[in-house]
Parts: sequence; C-alpha cells; structure tokens
Amino acid sequence: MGFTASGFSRALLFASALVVAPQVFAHAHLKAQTPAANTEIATAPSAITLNFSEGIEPKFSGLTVTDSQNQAVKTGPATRSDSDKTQMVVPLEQPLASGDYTVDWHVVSVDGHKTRGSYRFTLK
Ligand SMILES: [Cu+2]
Repeated sequence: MGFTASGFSRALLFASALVVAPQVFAHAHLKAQTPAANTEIATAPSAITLNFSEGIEPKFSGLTVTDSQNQAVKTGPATRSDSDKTQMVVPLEQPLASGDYTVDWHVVSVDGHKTRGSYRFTLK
C-alpha cells in the first residue's frame, strides 16, 4: 500500500514537472548588465542596471553589491524603468573604490517566478 501511494505521488510529481517545464522559458533571465559582467571598468558606476528577458516586479526584486572583503555597498531601492519593464536599476549610494565587486541579484518576473544569479566586475 505504502509503495503504491508513493509510486502514485512520484508519478504525480513527474506529471506536474512536465506541465511546468515549458514555463522555464518565460522566467526572467539576465540578458545584459551595466557594468558588464567580468569586465574591468575605469569609471565608478553610480548605479547597477540589469536587463532581463521578461518584465520584473521591482517590489520583489533587488540586488546586493559586495566588495572583495565581503562588505556590502550601500544601495538605494530597486526601481523598474518606466519605459522598459524588463530593466531594473539600483542606485549606488556610496562611491566605489578600486577593486573587485560581486553583484548578487534576485528578481520576481511578472509571471511570479523567481530567478537569481550573480556576476562580478572590477573597478580599476
Ligand atoms: Cu516564469
């Protein structure tokens, strides 16, 4: 009986995974970012700008910027561009010193799905 029940729920899980799978392509994936990933830049940015494959919900989206000592850079609230709902802008509220930075981002797309990721850039 126990075997049958768990076999059934496994089959259900498998079936729902099949139904959910095509929506993976609708999630908000990071398409472009400024400063660009894995680049060395000469001028300190005043904001981090991320462009996604889907519209995002700024209230449930954001990012952190940390330096090579793992100290967080002070940032303002994430906003969505008025003209482009796939673009998130997060102002940096302190000037960056030379060094390596990691951007950890998380977004909720307009379809309610969460995605996250991280990348690095270097300020000369
Ligand atoms: Cu999605």
